[in-house]
Amino acid sequence: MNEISALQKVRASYQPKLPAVLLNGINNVSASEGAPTEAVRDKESIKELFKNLYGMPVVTFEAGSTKSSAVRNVGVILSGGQAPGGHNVIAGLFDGLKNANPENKLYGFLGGPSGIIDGKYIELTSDIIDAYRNTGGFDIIGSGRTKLETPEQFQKSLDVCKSLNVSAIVIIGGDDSNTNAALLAEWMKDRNTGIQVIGCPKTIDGDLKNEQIEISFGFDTATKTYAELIGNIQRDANSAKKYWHFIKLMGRSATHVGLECALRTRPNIALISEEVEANNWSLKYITDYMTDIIVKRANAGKNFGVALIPEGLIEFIPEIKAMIANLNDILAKADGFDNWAIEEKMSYVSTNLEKANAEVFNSLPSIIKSQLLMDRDPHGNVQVSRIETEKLLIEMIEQKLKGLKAEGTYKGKFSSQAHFFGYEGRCAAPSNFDADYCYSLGYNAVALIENGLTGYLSSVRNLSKPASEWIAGGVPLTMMMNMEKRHGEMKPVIQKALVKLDGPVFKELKDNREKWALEECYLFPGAIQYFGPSEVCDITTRTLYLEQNSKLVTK
Ligand code: FBP
Repeated sequence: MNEISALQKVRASYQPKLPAVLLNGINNVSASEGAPTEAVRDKESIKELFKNLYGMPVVTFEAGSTKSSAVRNVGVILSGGQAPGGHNVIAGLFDGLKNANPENKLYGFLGGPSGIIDGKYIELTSDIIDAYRNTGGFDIIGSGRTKLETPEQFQKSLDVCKSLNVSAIVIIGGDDSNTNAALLAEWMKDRNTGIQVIGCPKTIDGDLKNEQIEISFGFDTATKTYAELIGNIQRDANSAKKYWHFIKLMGRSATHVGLECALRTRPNIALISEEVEANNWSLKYITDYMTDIIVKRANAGKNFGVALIPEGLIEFIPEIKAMIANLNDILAKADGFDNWAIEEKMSYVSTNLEKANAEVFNSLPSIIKSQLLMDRDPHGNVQVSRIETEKLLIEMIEQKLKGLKAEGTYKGKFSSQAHFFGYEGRCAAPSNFDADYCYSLGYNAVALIENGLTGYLSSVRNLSKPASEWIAGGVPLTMMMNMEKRHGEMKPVIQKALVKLDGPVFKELKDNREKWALEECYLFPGAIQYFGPSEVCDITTRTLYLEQNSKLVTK
């Protein structure tokens, strides 16, 4: 690193907070075990696949008697999409290891899971760590999306660990990456390698959560960053009064990001993918719903507004969802599909899709069709960040408005601007919450390792309270798993947490959205504050607040 910004310089000295129990020191905590656990679904299949790990208890750390800790080397991997605070997880891991035994070493595998397979690593020293404390990004060691799943990959990882005398691996990742962590942990345990594998819950999408994991890290900072930008756009829309802004927001499947941003900014329209799916809303229905609001506002002389579109929407519209599932199956069978010419791809798809799905596919604009045919990520997911749903909706709405104009029922003017906020928020400097939470997750991972655990996700709970009241522990990865179809085959994966339509967070949107649609109730949250009054710089998300205090209503 060369020159650093003034903020980075001051921020480097910020000391993240830890749960009180971890302040006792790694060698002074012990794990208290809960009851045996079960997978969320498909219990028998998961049990069969994870013979060694299945059923382990949730653990909570308590102050314990002082133990001495043997010298150990640990390896760390950043996996999947960037999320603010990843560097602090590594800093917490480093400090926790040094606290356990100053002779301990931390190796960083480079470029994601492929780093451990190919033996590409660096030793993370205090000079390196200090340069990255409280900064955004994953550039300390880089990230990647290689899927760790074959015995050959596991064997190579074992060889690399043996050559470095590494006895524990920490995988910092989302649902897919922690599925990798579970598979690797099972393989290592089955062969009595003595190598432990621990996961850390990362993803701005906020969909890696359950009773024990209240939120994944990065969600807080990313949503605050997007909310700032949305607020700025709302201010612009309300000043110029001439554009409808369609803003697609990152979040591959679940709409937690979109929902949190909607509550923070109160836009005129906020689509929620889970609601679309639950109510079987077709693309036509969504177009009609949005057009209706646009027309009503135009009738009141307001030819402007802001609409939030979740990145994953397209996969939740029932007819498109069915078509994509069929598409994924036929693409999995088409050898070298990514290298085919576009005409060849289109013809293969049109002939091989089932009739109803082919009709849906062919009804879409060509640009969206080509985007649907782009390569899948290594986990078999459609890369929704590359599908321009916001433009698809604009096009459909324009058509609809043209018809209404011809009928004489619409006299407004529709000028649109399309935006996509995704990469803007993934590497922002972590908010105070994410800086503290991430550091705690990393530090806590060392406590899990020192307590001899493997196949666990680092868990820090009670997050809407001050850090001193946070509860540290671990959750067995198998507890979150179920079977899902990937690349045409049933695979064990961590179940994604979708927006709960009967939950308090969605309720707040539902209770207010009619008013927000027609009036300008915009909120302008402004930039993340790192210094200043606690009620400004330490508050976490509305989502977490409402989930933990479901009785309180919008102020
Ligand atoms: P993770 O699930 O790995 O955290 O990634 C989340 C995400 O940021 C999604 O919101 C987005 O759809 C995707 O990554 C984009 O992937 P890429 O970085 O490969 O473009």
